[in-house]
Amino acid sequence: MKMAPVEGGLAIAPGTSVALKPGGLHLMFLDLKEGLKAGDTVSGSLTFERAGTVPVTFTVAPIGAQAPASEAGGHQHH
Ligand SMILES: [Cu+2]
Repeated sequence: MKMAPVEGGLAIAPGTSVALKPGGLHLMFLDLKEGLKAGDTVSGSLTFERAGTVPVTFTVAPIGAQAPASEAGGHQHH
């Protein structure tokens, strides 16, 4: 399976939502200067045509994770 960038931006039709997740549309970090490890957070921003730029914080999940912990349900004990 080959990945290709979405040209010209990702369209979100009125009244709909678009999910970015493993196995589907996703954000891809390129040219990382250092490795990411689970539990780290990465600051970024998403730019919308109408809504402008919205700051976001990405939480690094382990390889193979299918959803953020907050969506997967349950919790971990340490
Ligand atoms: Cu990709």
